Amino acid sequence: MLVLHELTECIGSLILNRPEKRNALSAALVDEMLGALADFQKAGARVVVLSATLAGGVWSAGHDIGELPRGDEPLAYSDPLERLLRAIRRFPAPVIAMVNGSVWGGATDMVMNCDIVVGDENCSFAITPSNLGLPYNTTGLLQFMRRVPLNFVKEMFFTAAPVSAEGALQWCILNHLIPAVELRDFTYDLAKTIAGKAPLAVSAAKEQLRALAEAGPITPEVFERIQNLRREVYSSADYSEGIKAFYEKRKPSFAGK
Ligand code: YXS
Repeated sequence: MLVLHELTECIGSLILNRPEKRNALSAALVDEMLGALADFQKAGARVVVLSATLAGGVWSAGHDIGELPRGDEPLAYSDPLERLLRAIRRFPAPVIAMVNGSVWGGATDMVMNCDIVVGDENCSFAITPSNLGLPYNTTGLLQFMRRVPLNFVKEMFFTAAPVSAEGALQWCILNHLIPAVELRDFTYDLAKTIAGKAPLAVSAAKEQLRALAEAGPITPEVFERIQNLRREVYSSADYSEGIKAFYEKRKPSFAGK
């Protein structure tokens, strides 16, 4: 079981449970998350709390690096992680991320796609394509731009450095920063409050806000240019070097080509 899930009093609990691989988001784990969300939807869950079984203080190490395509379109529309992000955005009830560890790469994108984020002093958030020589995708960049001021988004993508719990509160990644001992009670009290509201009104508000937030059009020329920029990066030798260095547990040496 790569994911644990249960429903109590209309509150769904979804727990990442692959600690031996730092909850890396493999296709198999994503499939189990999608199955759990479908179960919750069928059972009429009014709110979902997403959490993780920690190992080494890690909440999730992001996309499973072993499953990233080499020299091909990474984070494509059909990629398991992208399917999961869409499922969270479109889930007909609020999803609250409860974060008490370090979050890396695509898992930070996943947290940013949750509706509300509650963290404790142990949480941190890093987006890491520049560690691997990877071009991020447009949907992901837009999601970050909708949640965090642009200068902070740039610092996150240019440095790949973890943003601390305090920084995450200041940069609006977190809704609330709560002491570790109170995190669970605070989060589930928040979930209970939401579960007690009119579910149709809450669900409609979530979908209206999603549709309006995602409404920004880009011209075909801009789209083509972005795709070309991404193609130049993911077909670079640096991308292969980034992944190879991770598995050889060494610092990558990027040649800029
Ligand atoms: O060697 P074993 O078999 O024990 O496995 C090790 C790691 O290989 C594995 N693991 C992962 N496997 C696949 N994908 C991952 N993302 C991943 N992360 C870890 O888990 C086992 C324990 O890892 P280890 O020994 O490194 O644990 P640690 O506690 O010393 O260090 C924890 C981390 C998270 C600091 C370290 O594992 C790490 O730096 N992981 C990679 C974080 C990362 O770069 N994530 C981004 C993935 S790519 C992505 O999400 C986007 C596409 S993007 O790049 O654009 O952000």
